[in-house]
Amino acid sequence: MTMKLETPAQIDFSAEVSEWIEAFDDVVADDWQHGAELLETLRQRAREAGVPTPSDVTTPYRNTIPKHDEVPYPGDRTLEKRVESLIRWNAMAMVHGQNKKDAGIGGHISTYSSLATLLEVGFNHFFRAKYGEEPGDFIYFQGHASPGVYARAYLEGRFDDDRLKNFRHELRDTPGLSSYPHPWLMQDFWRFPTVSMGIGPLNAIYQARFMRYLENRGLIKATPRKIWAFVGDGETDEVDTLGAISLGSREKLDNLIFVVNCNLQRLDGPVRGNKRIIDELEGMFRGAGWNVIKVIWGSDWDALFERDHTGLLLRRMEECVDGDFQTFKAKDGAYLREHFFGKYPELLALVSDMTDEQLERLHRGGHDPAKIYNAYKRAIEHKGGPTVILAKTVKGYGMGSSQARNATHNEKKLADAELAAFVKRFDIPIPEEAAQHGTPYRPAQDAPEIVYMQERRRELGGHIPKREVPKLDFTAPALDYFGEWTAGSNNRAVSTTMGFVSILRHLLKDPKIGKLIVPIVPDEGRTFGLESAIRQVGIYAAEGQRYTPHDADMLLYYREAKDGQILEEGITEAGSMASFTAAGTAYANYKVPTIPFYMYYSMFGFQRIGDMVWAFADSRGKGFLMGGTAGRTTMLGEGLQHQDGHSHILASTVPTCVTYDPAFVYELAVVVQDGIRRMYEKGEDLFYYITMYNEDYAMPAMPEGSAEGILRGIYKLKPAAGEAVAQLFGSGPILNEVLRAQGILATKYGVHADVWSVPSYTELRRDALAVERWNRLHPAEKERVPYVLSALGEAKGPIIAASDYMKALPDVLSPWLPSRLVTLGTDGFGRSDNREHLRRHFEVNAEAIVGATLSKLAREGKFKPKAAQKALAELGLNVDAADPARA
Ligand SMILES: Cc1ncc(C[n+]2csc(CCOP(=O)(O)OP(=O)(O)O)c2C)c(N)n1
Ligand SMILES: [Mg+2]
Repeated sequence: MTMKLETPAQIDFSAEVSEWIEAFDDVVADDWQHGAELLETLRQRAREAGVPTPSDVTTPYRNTIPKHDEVPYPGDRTLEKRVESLIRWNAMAMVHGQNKKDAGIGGHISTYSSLATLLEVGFNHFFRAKYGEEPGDFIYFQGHASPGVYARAYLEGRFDDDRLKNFRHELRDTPGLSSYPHPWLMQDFWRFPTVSMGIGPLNAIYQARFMRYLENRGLIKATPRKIWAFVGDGETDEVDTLGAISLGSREKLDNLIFVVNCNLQRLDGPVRGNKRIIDELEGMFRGAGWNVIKVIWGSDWDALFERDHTGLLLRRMEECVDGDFQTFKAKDGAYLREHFFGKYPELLALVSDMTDEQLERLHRGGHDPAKIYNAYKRAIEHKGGPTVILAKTVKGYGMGSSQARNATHNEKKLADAELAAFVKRFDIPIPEEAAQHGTPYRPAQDAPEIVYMQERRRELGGHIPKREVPKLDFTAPALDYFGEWTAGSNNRAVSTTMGFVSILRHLLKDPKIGKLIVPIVPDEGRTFGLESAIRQVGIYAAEGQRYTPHDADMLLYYREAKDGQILEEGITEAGSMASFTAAGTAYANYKVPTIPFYMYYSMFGFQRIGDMVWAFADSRGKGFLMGGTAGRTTMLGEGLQHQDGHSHILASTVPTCVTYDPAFVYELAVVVQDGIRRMYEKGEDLFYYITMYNEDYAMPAMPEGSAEGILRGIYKLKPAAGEAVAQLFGSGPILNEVLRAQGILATKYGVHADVWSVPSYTELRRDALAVERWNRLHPAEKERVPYVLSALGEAKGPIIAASDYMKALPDVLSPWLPSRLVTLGTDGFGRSDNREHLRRHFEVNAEAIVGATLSKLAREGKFKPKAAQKALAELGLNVDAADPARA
């Protein structure tokens, strides 16, 4: 602060300020944390005294850790630099070589070029593969940096040359390397799929919380284990990336570290050309209560800062925006001298003894191991909340004329001359011609740099990334364990949702598997009737319950507890899905086979967070997605944005998602039992999507011998009273309409029909497709029959299928039921009304089913057409109504 010293009072005050600053400096010199505490206390005092205390969300554009607080770098800088150069080359060679051989195969190199040192300091000094017997740190890598991660594994001897040569060639005879981190494709290597931007950071936050949840519930030992998420600066524009950061500070997740690779560029150009992304992110994270560590300038800037007594250097930096900083790195030292330092004669003088080359090589913080080391050290030592490191880097670092260019992101083929320059610059001992072909280079395992890197990894517990799945030791409860639910409801009207919640409560009480159940809800617990479960096992709250709930004197009070079992996520389906992902992969990541049941409003599932479901499948996640308030006509009253008539179709697109649309509680019980058995006892990498409804009706007892049909997707529920001339399919609550139609057809029109329950069209189709493929590939062998056809057997007549879902759902079976299938469904936008009117509107009520049956029989010459037309009128069907599909 500069003050005009005019009056004696001002002179006195100025002296007082100097004394305060001196005293403060003494405190900081002793312990910087005390300095921070002192400031905070003063700020508090000022607030109490009514002095305004505007709080800055950004700090000066300098490193957070001052030079005098740095510890010396503990590693061998020469050997580490050598290793990093080798990795840089092999990553480059891999991508370049492949694109030379197979034009357009793609791959990215500029992301890793900017990230290399940030990763290497982690690999050499921080990323632990183990903590004693406990698993080590979890690293969420920036997906596009995968070539660098592969190149390191290659140097470590984990991949041979052939494997490296098959980068992005996964369908060759020898195993390849997947483009990005995919546990589905490289299940021994990658743990976390991150390449769909935003999903990695979001999952990392909830992973950190889930780790605490497991610790607080005593399911794993507490360790100093960290979750590191490497995030692109462009990636922070995804709402998923920043949308949940407040959870990190709210839950004091000091096991969580974000490293944002601020290379100032995304795919098309600058992230914030006219502003500074680091300032923006600092404000966001500080505002959210994170510990922010900025690593902006490398060590070689320290000398300049020291010599600049006026603060002009910092001022010049703060005059520049990211577009300027990018240009400085795309151009040379002379340009930097002229356009950056040249603005002020004092700054020009500051660098007058430096050559242009020296200016060009002034490093950014994210390329300086010492700065990075200090930031990481602070991050792992920080207590009470998460840390974000904002590291400034250069995109395409070291890639000659491609460095920091707008088009750098997609650069995969350097010119021959540039490759030759690259090996020269990074001192890779291969001939120029080999360089031009992108030949990998790996020194012998006893070369000092390799010995060093291996030793560092040994010290830290082994290689990373690595995914290991322990041998399963799990016995699923048998079906008779669910006897209460297969016995029927004794005429009591209940919903499948109520049935499910009571199954869940039973599982929670189980002495063996109860503790492994993880119920997850996004503020819909009451919608599903979870009050009793809340009382029973409590809601997880890291701090316990610090207040007396207003309903404390009631039986079903709102119970939060440090070892609570339910994850009540608040209104965030994406966050809930992230918890589901952490819990559904815990069998591999923590060696604890937790069984998540995520209950949500089915409309806000697949269509809202479908990409996260896809990543869950990639992660080989297990568990149950329970789509509640399902069905376009069963979810009454709410209207267009709530009524789900398509989630089953979306779910059917995910290869490992097994889907069911149960009509009765016994069907649901059979599916849940088998799901636990297949996923956790047999170890299949599957997960389940099960719809549950809120319509109450009497639940019948399970018909004997129906279990196989339920699971495979179809069984005969109620045979016709006479000789059947038609077959009626139903699922979910619409099955009741089908049963009612069966009665009307028989009594009013003398038409007999069998009724089939079809809990899974998707499973039937998958089976039929597999059988058909086998038949196609074995034309000389006896033809196999899809399950749906063998189940139908001799059943005669047209098939009328009705569900609360779009017609496309039953339609998936039409290739195997040629010209037999007539589908009724809920295509179109929902409406706000009651079930009776909704089902009439969408033409899925019993009357519409009867009408469709008679119409089809008439077309087949088995019913008089005129009589059918008359019947439609009798049934109250409005033949002139607008098509609900577009209404
Ligand atoms: C959801 C999603 N949208 C788009 C992409 C395509 N994409 C891949 S990388 C990239 C740019 C990444 O920029 P940044 O996050 O800054 O990472 P950098 O490569 O600069 O380190 C884009 C748009 C993607 N992978 N995922
Ligand atoms: Mg970027």
